[in-house]
Amino acid sequence: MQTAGCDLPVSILAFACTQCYVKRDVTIMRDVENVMNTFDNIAAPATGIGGAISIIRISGPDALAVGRRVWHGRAELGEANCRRMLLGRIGPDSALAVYMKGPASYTGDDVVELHCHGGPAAADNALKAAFEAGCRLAEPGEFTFRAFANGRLDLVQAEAVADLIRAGSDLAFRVAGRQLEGTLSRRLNHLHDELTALRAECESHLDFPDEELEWDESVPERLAAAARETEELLATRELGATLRDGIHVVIAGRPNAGKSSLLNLLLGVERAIVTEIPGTTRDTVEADTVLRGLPVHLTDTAGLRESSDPIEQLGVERSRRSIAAAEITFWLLDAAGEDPGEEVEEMIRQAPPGRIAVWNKIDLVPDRELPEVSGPTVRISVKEARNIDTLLDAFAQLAVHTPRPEAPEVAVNARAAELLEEAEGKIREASERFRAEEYELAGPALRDAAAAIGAITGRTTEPDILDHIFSRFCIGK
Ligand SMILES: Nc1nc2c(ncn2[C@@H]2O[C@H](COP(=O)(O)OP(=O)(O)OP(=O)(O)O)[C@@H](O)[C@H]2O)c(=O)[nH]1
Ligand SMILES: [Mg+2]
Repeated sequence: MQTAGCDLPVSILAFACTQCYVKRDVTIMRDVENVMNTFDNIAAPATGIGGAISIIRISGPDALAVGRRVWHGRAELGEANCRRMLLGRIGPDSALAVYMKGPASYTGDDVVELHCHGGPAAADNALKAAFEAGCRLAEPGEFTFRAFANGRLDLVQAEAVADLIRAGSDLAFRVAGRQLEGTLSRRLNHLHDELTALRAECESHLDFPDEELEWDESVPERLAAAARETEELLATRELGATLRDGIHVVIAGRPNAGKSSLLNLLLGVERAIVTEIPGTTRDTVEADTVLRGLPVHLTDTAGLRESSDPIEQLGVERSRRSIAAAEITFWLLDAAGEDPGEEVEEMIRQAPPGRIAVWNKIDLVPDRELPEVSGPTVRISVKEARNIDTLLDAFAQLAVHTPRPEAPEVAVNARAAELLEEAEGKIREASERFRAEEYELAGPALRDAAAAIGAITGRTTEPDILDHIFSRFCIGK
């Protein structure tokens, strides 16, 4: 690990560090007792290398002292000018500095940010000076970990920070922003509290068997509502995965159907070569884009046909592999082709995943009667950019069950989904136990359900349920 004053190639470390939020995950955070803590002074670049400005962030109990040793200006950094940008110098380089007093900072610690000239040299100098003043290099995700450890963010919000940085589309960005603001955390906390209250209800009957306690008759309905809420959150998993990871779409079909033309149109750039010669595309052509607000990994393929050309054969082999790996296939059919029926049959034989049948070149044959195709089918002209909206509607419908997706309030990730599934099972178990009047078994099931939900946000998984019990009747009794 980097320690104060050591002589490592800082810019390389700095670059590695700017990737940190993307790579950070909860396992690292759970493991960090020995690595990440809340008392070291830590420093790292907060911006990527290559921009006009490099920001070095310093966080920790002595951040202000470090800032004062590293940066010098006409005014001194301190409470009097908290949150104000001050112009000064780091060694010979001019730099801006700002002090944010904890706990009202991103990490919850005292924070100093140094805004240096862009490029690795100025940032390296500032970072080295911070190390000499007693900082160590922050671990990946450590500022956000501090925010979590200091109660500024819960785990769901910390994950949303990583999602925000990675967001590949506006929709992905907006849902991450909402979750950072707490849309998901609030629902989970509410669910956690409700499960804990229900458990208290069960356990009060066990702990005080002699008391003539009235059962809260709403318990079964409240259990059912908790199960529904868990299901509702779980139902956002698919959209969450699509927004976070993107969706694999392949453009396939016979040679000359217009596949590469469609790729270029969707990307808005001439990415693939287009000619009137069948067999133009030999290799797969891949590009990332956004369709209907969803991040998409798009692959154009070599047209499928029997060929004696060994290069084309290899291309066709790659096409087949890409099709097999896709989630959605735009299968292009030549509406002006010689035998549309045969093209449809071939498409059906290939059975591509998530297939949308796309009749292309309808500009050439506007009135031609085309064979019936089952499943989503559209008629487009890439040349005239006709009906592309219809194709995108069909795509979004297939991808996320709505033609015009909007940013959802919440979209859970795989970790949350796994814990929600666990909680859902436990809530169902509790309902059955409750119905069978096995209260001594309903309580533990509810405890496990609440623990699973609590693990999502990272809150204490063993809350003091006595509070709930005694809040419901007089302790003097
Ligand atoms: N009239 C008309 N021509 C089109 C349309 N779409 C593509 N073309 C033409 O069809 C020819 C083949 O287009 P490509 O995009 O190269 O077709 P491809 O499916 O990628 O072909 P391969 O790479 O050989 O498999 C080109 O001359 C395009 O200009 C369309 O909607 N209407
Ligand atoms: Mg092509």
